[in-house]
Amino acid sequence: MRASTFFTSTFFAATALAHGNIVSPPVRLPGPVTQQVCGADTVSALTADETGPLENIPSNGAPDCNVFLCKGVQFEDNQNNVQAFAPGEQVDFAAELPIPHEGPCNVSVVDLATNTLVGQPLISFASYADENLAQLPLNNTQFSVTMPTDLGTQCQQPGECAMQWFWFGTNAQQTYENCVDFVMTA
Ligand SMILES: [Cu+2]
Repeated sequence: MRASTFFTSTFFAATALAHGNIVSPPVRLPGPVTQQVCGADTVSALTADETGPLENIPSNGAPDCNVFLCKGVQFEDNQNNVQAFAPGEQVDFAAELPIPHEGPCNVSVVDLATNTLVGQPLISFASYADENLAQLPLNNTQFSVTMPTDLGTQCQQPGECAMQWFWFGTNAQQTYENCVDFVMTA
């Protein structure tokens, strides 16, 4: 009985916490450098619920811990997780949205040093994850983007650029992000 009680409470805890995240391509995950830069409670919040909103993640006022850029997760923990894409390549995304919140969403290339967008969003939704729909449109959880062809020499160094999924639940007032570190192949 003890095992099943444990399972039940764990299940409900996970369900209550879950909001949404990108499952594929691989996203940035926290490690020792994030802990050093942001704090142990930041990493705890990130790992306790990978689907949680940025508003639940403490930055502890650390100057290099910007939770609104890649959830505060540091590139140095993800150097072996850098994807390589060719200009014009189609990249398939998979998302899970256990608790949808209607609002805008986009995937954009971000210059990580300046936290600025590079070009136009690769995909954008005016209304995403609408909990009032009986069923979410398939393209909310399965969509593709086409890598830009006009980046020149930009985004060729690991750690220079990421593709960032951004979603804001308007009524929930919750922000969600995931970063895919990548380099453009020549
Ligand atoms: Cu939520």
